[in-house]
Amino acid sequence: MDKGSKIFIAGHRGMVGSAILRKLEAEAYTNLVYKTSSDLDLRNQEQVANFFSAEKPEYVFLAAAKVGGILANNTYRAEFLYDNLMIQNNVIHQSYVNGVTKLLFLGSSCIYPKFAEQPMREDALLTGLLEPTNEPYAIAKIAGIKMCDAYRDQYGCNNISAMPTNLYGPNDNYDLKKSHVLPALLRKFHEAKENNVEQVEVWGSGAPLREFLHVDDLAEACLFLMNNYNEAGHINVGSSSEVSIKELANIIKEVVGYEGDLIWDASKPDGTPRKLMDNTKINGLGWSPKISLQEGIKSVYQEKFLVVNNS
Ligand code: GFB
Repeated sequence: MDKGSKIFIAGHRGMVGSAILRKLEAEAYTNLVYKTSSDLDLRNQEQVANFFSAEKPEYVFLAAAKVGGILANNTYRAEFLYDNLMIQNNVIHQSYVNGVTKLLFLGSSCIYPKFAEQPMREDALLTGLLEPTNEPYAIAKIAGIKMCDAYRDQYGCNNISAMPTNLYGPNDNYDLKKSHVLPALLRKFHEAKENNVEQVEVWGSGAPLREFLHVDDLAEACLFLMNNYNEAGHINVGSSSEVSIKELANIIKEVVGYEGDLIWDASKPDGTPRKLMDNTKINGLGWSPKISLQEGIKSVYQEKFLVVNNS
């Protein structure tokens, strides 16, 4: 991409899209195009066709998606399938129709089988059954990968697919029913500390292992891939460091300075026992993350909850 290339960021207000927008602005890309979902409903075929024919972007970061934690995925199964399929079908197809130079599609590590060999290499895809709680979302994202590759095969589209691990960072979702574990625990421990509540409920057993990546590291990886990766097939983007949910809870408890007790709600699902990605491929291309989990959690907590009065 040149600094003046016309770049469309689909989903620019979400955690991933806003991180990509920040990164592009920081790197002095000056010709950025983005629309709010009220101005452009990416699920609407006609609106997306009209947008692409009018704007003719050269590069597309497809970061728009319906996302959420384990409970949201398992509650809104139809929406996770329909919304994500509609968004990606419209954007990938109209990128082809309007001669986009290159498109980057974003998925998630949940595309891999529940019991895939760990760490999970890219070739583990479709080798086993998916985690039931997020199967609709995972199938939508697998369809997106396959659509990117099919349009490359038949029409020569330079579509690439990046599969990030569990993400956290600015503009995350803190709704306790819809969010992922890291923002949920930050909020729970912060509010318990502020309100002198003696115990905090944490879901599941605490045994599952999760890999985490700060969204600013992901944004840098997306820019790196857009400028350096031109192959079919998806590529993992992870930190290669994992913690158990119990360890994560204790890290967050310490960062927040909460001194109460944790109670584990076994009625809530654990989900996939482990989903550590093998990041050899992207590391081999020259990218690796910079933000450690400890420092990332501290910076997110300070930015979100410790509002410094600058007046
Ligand atoms: O982050 P999370 O919702 O999604 O849950 P997944 C991770 C683990 O944290 C689960 C536990 O074992 C949860 O039971 N957990 C403990 C909590 N306390 C909480 C809490 O207060 N809130 C939440 N949300 N979890 C998602 C997929 O799976 O990973 C998505 O459902 C996507 O589709 C995302 O792929 C990256 O990591 O289990």
